[in-house]
Amino acid sequence: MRRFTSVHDVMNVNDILSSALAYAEDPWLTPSLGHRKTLGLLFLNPSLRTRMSTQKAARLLGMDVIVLNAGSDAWTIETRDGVIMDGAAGEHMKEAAGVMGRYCDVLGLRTFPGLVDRAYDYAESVLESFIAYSGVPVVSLESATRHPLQSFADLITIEQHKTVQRPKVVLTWAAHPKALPQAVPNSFVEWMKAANVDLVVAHPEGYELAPEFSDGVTVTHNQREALEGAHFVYAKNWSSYSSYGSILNTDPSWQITTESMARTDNGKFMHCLPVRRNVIVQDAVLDSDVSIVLDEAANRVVSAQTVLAAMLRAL
Ligand code: AN0
Ligand code: CP
Repeated sequence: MRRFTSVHDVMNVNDILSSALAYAEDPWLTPSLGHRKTLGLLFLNPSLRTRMSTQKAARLLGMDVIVLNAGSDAWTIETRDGVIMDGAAGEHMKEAAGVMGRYCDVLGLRTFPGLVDRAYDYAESVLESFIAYSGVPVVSLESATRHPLQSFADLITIEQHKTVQRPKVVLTWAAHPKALPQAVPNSFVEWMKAANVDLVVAHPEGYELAPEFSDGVTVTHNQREALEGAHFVYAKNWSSYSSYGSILNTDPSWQITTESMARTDNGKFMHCLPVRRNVIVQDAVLDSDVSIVLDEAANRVVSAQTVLAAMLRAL
């Protein structure tokens, strides 16, 4: 694998899932696959899970890891083409990526969308330029429109917890005080479409995902109905795609509560984290046995390890 930016970079989802389940069983399965190889991680935005889990995954494969945070321990990076660099940015992505590609065998990039210019964000200009100028395999650590390592970890978690062959999975929007990217829901939908699940997406009017993601998906504006018989409830806020980056709805009744979970079929609660307690989900749900958010976070190591292993095998 030369790039991992979406589910479309994976040849066969069942095969990569099997590989992940093997690494989940034995994290030290291939401790020298990455011997004498270096992974470089560039964060243009904050992270807890991705930062820690990807480093841990690399070390389980015997890789060396270098982590850089742009704007603090590295220079602020200009990502637009052809600009006069007389502002805050001290270095352009062309050089930054090129240099990192000389030091590292595999690279990772985290870049959030600006949520202002939809065409720019959805063209994935920052991630694509990083890939183009680095010249080495690149794994997305969450980009403007997708978070594939998260969605892959979510799929692994569903596979480990499912009690029926084809579970009902509900992705539900919930209100949030800040405008958030569509990356997590876009990516989750894309991976669930490739998995053996019945997916229902619930959100208020105006929160339709981009057609390339929502096409062929069951969508409802009625969360109560959607939750009936659900085996997994995946809550997430996102800002509007049509009124790009806007908050159109602040209705707190979309919060997942013990009453919401009571409609499900012994449903498990999922969230990518970080989560705002008593905004997205009630304490009583998050602190109960129905919450599997820590298993999801644990599986971030597994998803990263599986993807890095596939890249190392192809080097
Ligand atoms: C980000 C998001 O919603 O995409 C990261 C989630 C992994 N969250 C925030 O910006 C708070
Ligand atoms: N879920 C996730 O990607 O978390 P971080 O933003 O903390 O990495």
